[in-house]
Amino acid sequence: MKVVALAGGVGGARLAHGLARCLPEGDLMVIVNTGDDFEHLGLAICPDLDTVCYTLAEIASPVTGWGRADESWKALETIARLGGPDWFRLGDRDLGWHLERTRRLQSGQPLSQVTRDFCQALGVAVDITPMSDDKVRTWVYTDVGELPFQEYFVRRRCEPRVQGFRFEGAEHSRPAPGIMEALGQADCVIICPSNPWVSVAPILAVPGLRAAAAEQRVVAVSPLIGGQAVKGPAAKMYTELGIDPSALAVARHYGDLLVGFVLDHVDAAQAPDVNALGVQSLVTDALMRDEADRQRLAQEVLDFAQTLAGSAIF
Ligand code: FO1
Repeated sequence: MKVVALAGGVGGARLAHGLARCLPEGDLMVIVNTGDDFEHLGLAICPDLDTVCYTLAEIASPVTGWGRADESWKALETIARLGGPDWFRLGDRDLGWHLERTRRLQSGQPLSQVTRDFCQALGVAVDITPMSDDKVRTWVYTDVGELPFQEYFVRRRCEPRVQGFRFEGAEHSRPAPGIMEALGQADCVIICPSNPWVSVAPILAVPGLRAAAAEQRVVAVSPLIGGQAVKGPAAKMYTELGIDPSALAVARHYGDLLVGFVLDHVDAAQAPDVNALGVQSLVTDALMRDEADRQRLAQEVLDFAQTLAGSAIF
């Protein structure tokens, strides 16, 4: 039962955590967005990769979903006191992770190798990989100009109006080692409930990746419930780009990539329109309030994938 999941930030990490609990060791690869990565205080920061690693290691902050639980902020306080940039909150434990990653990257190790080693050190058996070892950077076109992703997301709190996105470097990037093989052998590909514009789109922009995923049965879980994102600016982005934010809009967004789509009970009225796209729908409780919800939703998604397109796959 080989499964490949595509994930961005907190919502994606939570479903990936549920999938990891449902599947036997070795059956899950999580491909993570690195378009959000940036250099800050001289360090290589990979927010989505870290959110997925920390969540699967069960050491993520339960409050924010990103960063570490049991965190302290002495280094950041010192930086602030000295007048340095403190808008991006890096905790002390988290800083150690970035320092060591930066050292390894500077010594020439690829990000995929560093990530694998870190996961092993944390006891995470799941294969978590960056989408690419090559540098891809998300830029956001807004009414105040073009902004690097974290500048838009954290520093300006997603306030500027979005006009579009650019994934710098994507066109020349290559999928990280093992990704194409895993996609080729996958029984299904699950697009986690991550932001379609800035978490999933950069992954699909890595040349070859979308086409390889499309060869398999792809099931997406809606990150929008009742027209709102559980977390983050996805709904705001749809609105600012002139699209009514809804689960149906997400299904349309992924278009012919999908064979299945999972949406919440509150959006059940949209299921016939999803089906009319040629995509089978599953209406369920798509909100992950706690760890039990993650596992329940993951199992439902896996069971749904199994029923799709006739043949028994698991
Ligand atoms: N998100 C914030 O809204 N504010 C922060 O200060 C912040 C710090 C941060 C530090 C490490 C990390 O791994 C993630 C962090 N995030 C923060 C989350 C992150 O920037 C975004 O959630 C993602 O890039 C979007 O998926």
